[in-house]
Amino acid sequence: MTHAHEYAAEAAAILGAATGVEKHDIALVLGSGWGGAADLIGDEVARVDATDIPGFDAHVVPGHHPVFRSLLSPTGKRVLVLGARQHYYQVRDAGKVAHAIRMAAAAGCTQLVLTNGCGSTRPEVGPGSVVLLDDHINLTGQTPLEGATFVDMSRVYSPRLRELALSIDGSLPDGVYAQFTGPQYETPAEVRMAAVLGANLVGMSTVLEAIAAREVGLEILGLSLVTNLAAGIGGDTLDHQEVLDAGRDAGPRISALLAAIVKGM
Ligand code: 8IG
Repeated sequence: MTHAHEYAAEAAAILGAATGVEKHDIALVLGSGWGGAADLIGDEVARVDATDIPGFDAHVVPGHHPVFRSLLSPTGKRVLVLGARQHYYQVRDAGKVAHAIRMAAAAGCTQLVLTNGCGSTRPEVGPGSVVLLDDHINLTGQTPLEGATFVDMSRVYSPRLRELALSIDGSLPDGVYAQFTGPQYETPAEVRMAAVLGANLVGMSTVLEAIAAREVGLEILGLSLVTNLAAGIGGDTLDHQEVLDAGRDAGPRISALLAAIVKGM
């Protein structure tokens, strides 16, 4: 075990003691717009300040809450809500971005739901659309992996979990997500580049987490909420308030979708 994985195991032990839940089953990362979903997924058993767990620095971004919640779902699954996503643009260290994912695996999770808010390169898949990730492109130039760690990335997003999501909402479009480092949004030329490369969605999260999750064998479901058309695709410029508004409007609908999916996991 590398130092990074030992540190994550230490964090998981402290999380277990703080929540009173020794083993979790499903980890959930709630991105922009997805914050309300936890309320529908299960009863809250415990709540822990992320800053009480080793490796989670104090930080504040509007729309993000640095807290871990342990839920009990109606089907008896233990769900760990990782409300402390550390974005690459905040910590500038892919290993820190991976820490929560590694902690979740060390806490017993075998499945991971990654959600995000992002921009769309397809005008027909506009704000309010939920997209089921089927692949990604790492445009960050970074990796959370250390040394000669050759992780297979042929099927990052579990075909089985994608089928499950489609059985609940067959209208969900597929998409390829490209992670930029941010925090600036893209230029129109960068969005055209991403689209030429095969990206349908552009964002600032998810990919580095998915890489870390595959290293530890987690089965991943990726769901994106389109909060804006990417720069140059729509007529307008982008602002953070637009993102927050789109998230708020879509909240109840996407929360119900996510709760139904988790129930089937
Ligand atoms: I929400 O248009 C959200 N996050 N990179 N581009 C990038 N990240 C985003 C965007 C976007 N919208």
